[in-house]
Amino acid sequence: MLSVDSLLQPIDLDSMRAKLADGGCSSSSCGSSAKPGDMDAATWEKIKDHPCYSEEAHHYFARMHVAVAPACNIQCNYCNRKYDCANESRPGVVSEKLTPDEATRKVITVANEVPQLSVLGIAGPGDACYDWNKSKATFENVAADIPDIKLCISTNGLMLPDRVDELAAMNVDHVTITINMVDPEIGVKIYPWIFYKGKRYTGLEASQILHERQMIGLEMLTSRGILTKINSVMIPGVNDEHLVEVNKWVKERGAFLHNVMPLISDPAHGTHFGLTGQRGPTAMELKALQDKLDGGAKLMRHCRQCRADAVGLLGEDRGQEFTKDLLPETVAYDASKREAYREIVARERGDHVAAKQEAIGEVRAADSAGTLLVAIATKGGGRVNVHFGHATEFQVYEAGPKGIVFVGHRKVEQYCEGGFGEDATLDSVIGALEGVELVLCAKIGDCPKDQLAAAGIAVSDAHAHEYIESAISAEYQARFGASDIVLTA
Ligand code: CLF
Ligand code: SF4
Repeated sequence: MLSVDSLLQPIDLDSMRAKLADGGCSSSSCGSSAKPGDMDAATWEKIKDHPCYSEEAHHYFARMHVAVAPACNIQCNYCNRKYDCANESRPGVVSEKLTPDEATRKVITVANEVPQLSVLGIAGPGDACYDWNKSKATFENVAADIPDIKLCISTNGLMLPDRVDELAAMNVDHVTITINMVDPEIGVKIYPWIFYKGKRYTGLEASQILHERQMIGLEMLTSRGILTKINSVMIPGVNDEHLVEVNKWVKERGAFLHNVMPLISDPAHGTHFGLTGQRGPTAMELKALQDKLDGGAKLMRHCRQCRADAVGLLGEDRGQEFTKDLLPETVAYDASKREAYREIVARERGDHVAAKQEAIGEVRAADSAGTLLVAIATKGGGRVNVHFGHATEFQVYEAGPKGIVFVGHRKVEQYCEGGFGEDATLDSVIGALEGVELVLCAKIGDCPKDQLAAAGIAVSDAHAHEYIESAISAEYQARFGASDIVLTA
């Protein structure tokens, strides 16, 4: 059977094709992935290859950002202009700014070398709708060379209403607005000033204008059928409770997804919140809020708060392979790798969806009220396929009466470097796994396994290279289902 590891790096498309010709997929349900029952076909067509808009797609498809828009028209208390836009990136990492021409060369170079690429996003490092001419020129240039790439933009919303018609004309059908409040009194604690129509506003008036423009922009996008994702930064004690209200407002106005992201706050970033000791939420506080929002606007839980120049699958960053000095002077687009990859993924994905549905059915059939929080070491493809010591993040799933639900990810420092693991690093990994009851990975040594067990976290490598949901189902049933299944952890 074609394994996910062959779908991921290094990509050898010829051997992948040969394996498929030999009868690759194991399931009789081969074919493109299934559309969720609660979604119309046109919407599914828009999101099925978008790694941010579809949790399933993020196992297979990559996005890249080009940092063409450095200027910004507002000040957020979690942002320092020296660093990337915190709306769509981790603060603390400086972007390499690009002109539209450099950006176009970069996108073509990446498309030729990273067949998973499906989306070009502009997410700053300032505001893409304020620094508009460069954003627009980049989209137009890239769309002319790579017509099937999805165009995606992220904005604070202040200038959005003025851009919606041009976005629609350019076929940009994914727009993210960062909305942290719908009550300007709360906005005052987040935004010290905005710059609008040549004038600087502060205090309540600034937040009032920003709020009104965000709502108008969202309604305009909805009326044009453009899919809108709302990003909200969860700031404990400032807007955490209030995000319930935000979720309600954006749902009423047609938002497709709501992505609640934890505030990243560190004095070293030089932000107002960092310097004044405002903390970000813990992983479990974030999960508790997301659980509370369940049933409102559909939630995105797999965001990686990526950099404004990120390249690759969510959770990986290949940006350093494509810096300006490494780009060729001229480059022509070659569609062959991306096309071949899509063909292969369509089949692998059909197999995965069938396995996932079966696993979810098994967990529900266990008819237990028990829940199990499981962390998975994976490098994509929907499989358990990374050694514990090599993981830089774990994807977290909850199995229980609702089936198997993706609930988020935990970033960790890589425990094993050069064949050895440091105790201090393992302690920090264990700390990051707060609340997790079971870890599934491709391989783990006795020493970290024992230390995880001492911290109350079971771990198993018995499901190496299985689909994530199939592995979770087996473990769930071992705990809450039929008694004749052997517990592997
Ligand atoms: Fe980029 Fe944003 Fe488009 Fe995705 S990111 S502009 S919607 S292509 Fe995705 Fe990154 Fe989270 Fe953004 S993981 S920060 S949600
Ligand atoms: Fe920073 Fe982005 Fe806020 Fe502008 S919108 S201040 S770049 S986080």
